[in-house]
Amino acid sequence: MGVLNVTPDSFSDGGEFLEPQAAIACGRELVAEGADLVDIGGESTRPGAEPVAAALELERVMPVLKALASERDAQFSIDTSKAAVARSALGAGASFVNDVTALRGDPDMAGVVADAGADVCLVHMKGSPRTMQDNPHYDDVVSEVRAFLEERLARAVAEGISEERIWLDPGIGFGKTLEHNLELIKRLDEIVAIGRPVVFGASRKRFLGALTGRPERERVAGTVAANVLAFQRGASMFRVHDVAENVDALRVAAATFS
Ligand code: HH2
Repeated sequence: MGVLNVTPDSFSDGGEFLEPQAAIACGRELVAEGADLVDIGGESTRPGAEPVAAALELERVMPVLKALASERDAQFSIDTSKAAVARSALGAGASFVNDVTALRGDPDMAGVVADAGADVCLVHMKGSPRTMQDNPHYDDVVSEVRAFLEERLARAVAEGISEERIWLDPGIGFGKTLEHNLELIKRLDEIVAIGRPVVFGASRKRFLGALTGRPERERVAGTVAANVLAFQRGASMFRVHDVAENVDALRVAAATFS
């Protein structure tokens, strides 16, 4: 899953792809580098980010999605927690909703996903982006994330979303300290054991900076290491900014499994 942030304030690439032409070019490149799915987002979820109105989110993402979906043979996902944004994106060629609130952000979201027969990713997040890094605490982060994802999975199915369409994500960096992120990577198999495919999003994140001392743009090697470990522990999809490097690394890792 290649990341395409059409925002002024995303943590590693904010402002870079706010112009539609720049975003479309980035989307083409993600596909050329081997992304199966391009995840288009118009609202940053970085720690401290302010919410964005649906109209502005739509204004950012729709021209980009429409252009890419008309010309590229790839799948598109919409990174949003708003039902109105998801509905428009699904109507314009997206087939996947990436909801970091796990259907808690908008009461209409589950119905929109169910009606469209779309895939959905349910992400664990403690609190909201504005508050999530204010001293997060867990007794056992892996058990709590697992219980949360099991509850959200059951709720999504109860709301009419087909179980085969549901992906789960432990939400690396969403209300987690360095130790929490590392524990989740170490014991990712316990999340995989829920029985639905796991999405893993460590790309360029802060914990990699804490471990390597490097700024966002220089965290590719750290990202690759985290993804290969997550792959080994059973993750199925990898949300990344640097597609080419991660595709190579995961191809090599996958070859050792055959
Ligand atoms: N992380 C971010 C955004 N969306 N979705 C999933 N499923 N998993 C993640 O780990 C995840 C996500 C944050 O990264 P990014 O999109 O690069 O930054 P921002 O939220 O600032 O736009």
